[in-house]
Order: sequence, then C-alpha cells, then structure tokens
Amino acid sequence: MKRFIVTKCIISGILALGLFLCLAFSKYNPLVSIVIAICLIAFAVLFFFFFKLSSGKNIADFRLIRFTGKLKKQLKSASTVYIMGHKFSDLDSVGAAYGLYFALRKTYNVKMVVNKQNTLARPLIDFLRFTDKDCEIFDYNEIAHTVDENSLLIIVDTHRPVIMDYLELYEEVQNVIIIDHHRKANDFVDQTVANYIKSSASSACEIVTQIIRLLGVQKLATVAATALLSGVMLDTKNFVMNTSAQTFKAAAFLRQNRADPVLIKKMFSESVDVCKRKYEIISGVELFENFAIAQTKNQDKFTRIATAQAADELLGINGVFASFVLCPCEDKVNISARSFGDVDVQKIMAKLGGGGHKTVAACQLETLDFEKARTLLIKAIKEYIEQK
Ligand SMILES: [Mn+2]
Repeated sequence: MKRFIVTKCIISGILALGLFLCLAFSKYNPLVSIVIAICLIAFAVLFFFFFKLSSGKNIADFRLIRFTGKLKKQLKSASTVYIMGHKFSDLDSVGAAYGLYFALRKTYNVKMVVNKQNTLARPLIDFLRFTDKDCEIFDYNEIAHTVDENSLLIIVDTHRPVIMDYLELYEEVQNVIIIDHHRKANDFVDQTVANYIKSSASSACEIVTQIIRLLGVQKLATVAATALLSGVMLDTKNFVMNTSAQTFKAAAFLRQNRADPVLIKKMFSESVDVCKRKYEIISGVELFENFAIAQTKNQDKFTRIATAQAADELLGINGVFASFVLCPCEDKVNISARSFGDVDVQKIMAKLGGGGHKTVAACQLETLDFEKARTLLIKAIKEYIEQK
C-alpha cells in the first residue's frame, strides 16, 4: 500500500513537472511544448493501464479478469439476474450467492434464489435476514413467473445440473454463468454464456471475493464480508485444506471489511444431538492400515451432518491418511471419504461409482448390507494402494 502511494506521488510529480515545462516552453517554442504534451499524455495512459493490470493481477489471474469482463457485459444486457447455489446449500454456496448479490444489487435487478427448506446453511440465512433488512431470499415458486428470455442465471459452487438447487430454474433460463471450484465432472452443464471453474481455488466464496474486487468494490458491509468468509472457512476447514496465497489475500480483504470470525464459529456450532452422534461414530472407528473406517446404522435428520463431521475429525487421529464413514441413506449405503491430500480419496470413491475432490469425496452403494459395503470399500482401498 505504501509503495502504491509513493509511486502515485512520483507519477503526479512527473506529470506536474511536465505540465510546468509545457507551459514554460509554450511562450518560446510551441513545438517543444506540443511534444512535451504528447509525451505527457502517452506517459499517463501507459501508467494507467499498467496500474489497472498490476492491481488486477494481484487479486486474480488473467482468466478471471477476462471472465469478469464477460460477466459485466452479460449483466448489462440482462432483464433479471438470478443467483443460485447447489442443493442442500452450505455456507459456501449461500455465502457466495449473497456476496455476489450484495455487490450487484445496487446496479442490477438481482434475485437470490435458495431452497430454504433443504439447506445446511440455516444459521447464515437467519443471520442475513436479521442483519440485512433489504435482503430477500426467494424460493423457486416465488420467482418462476418473472423469468423471461433476457434473464441471466449465475450458478455458484456447482457446475452439475443434478445438484443445482432448482433444476427447473436452470432449464428455464437461457443465459447461464457458472462460478465454481469443483473438479470438472462429466455431466458438466452444456450451454453457458461464460464460466469460471478453478479447482485450485479453496471455495466459491474466494472466487466471488476476487470478482467483487475486480468489479471495483472497495468496501463491503460487515454482513457480506462475514457471509463470504464463512464459506472460505467452511471449505478450507478453518484455513487448513486447499488454501493458497490467494485464499489468505481474499480473507485479508474480508477481515479488512470487518468480517466476524467469532460469529462464523458460532454458525458452525452443533446441536447436542449431532455432537453425540458424531462421537458415537468416532468411538467405533477401526483402522485398516492408515485408513480409518467408521459407520452408523442410524438414519435420521442428524445422520448426514454427523457423518460428514465424524469423517473430518477422524483425520485428527495419529497416522491416519484417509477416513471413511458409512451411513444408511434410504435403501443404500453412503460413504463419506476424507484425506489431507496424500491419499486421493476421489480415486477410491470413483472405483465405487462415486466422485468428489482429492480430499473430500463420497459414493453411494446399491445395498443396505454394511458388511458387504465394508468389503467393497476395503477392496477399493487395496486396489488404490497397489496402483500407487
Ligand atoms: Mn464450495
């Protein structure tokens, strides 16, 4: 920042000196004064572009700068802009949608669409509605009638139609833009007007923060900064997983705008039932070489979240490279897998018909027989070890 101010002062000094020379010479030799004036203009233009590029480069890569340009163009020609995340929206999905909504709503007709019945981001949604009185979060049926051929749909935190929050909206809107950080899947959306998918980014919120900065927004309200930081913290497991220098730059910008980490920590807090279930799962863990395997046969509203959290926490065991938690889901067995990245759990889950990231993956087995599921899992792990 200091360097930036010093450079600005030097440039202003040169420009002032040039202007002075220009005026001084104009009396004696108009030609010299014209030449100086032309040099001055060229100098100013050059530095303007240099600064614009270098400041952009600091916050994002050139692909994102280009994408933001396309985004702006689409925004200008859109009648209504819908922003939507994925099914069972989490803090990253809702945080990214809200961050973008917040940055765009003054200029454009923007609507944030979230399935409020099926969400894992209830604390964040409640916080947004309580803190930001102008914030309206719509269900699909509330906005379905407003869609026309000039509508634009921005989808954050997923690029797979099957897990979009409202598939109906995606099918209805012609112009679609994707902003995501997941590894490209086979069922990638076919028709988009622009997309930015970067699997090395920690979270959709990190990318949205960069876009907001590229759009020239210098100041964010605390509520938007907090929403965005909550997504970064969730997807990085409090700045442990998938972080890069860009992640911390985005986080620094959000903290500068008074994002509140304590409030986010409270959003992560769990009910006593989930907590009990989580430790029940963890206490039954068995180790297969460096792989932790645990399970729960209970199927209720706590299962999903307790399973995911147990899988995360099992990585904290000494010597464990990857963790797997089995749980029932209707008439199937779900497996949640986690690792720190040394083991590619996506490859193991892919052997069982699943997918995900290197560090977070899952699969669903067409059986409710836990013994069979366990055998299949161990077989996949063995195959993975052999191939490695
Ligand atoms: Mn995410």
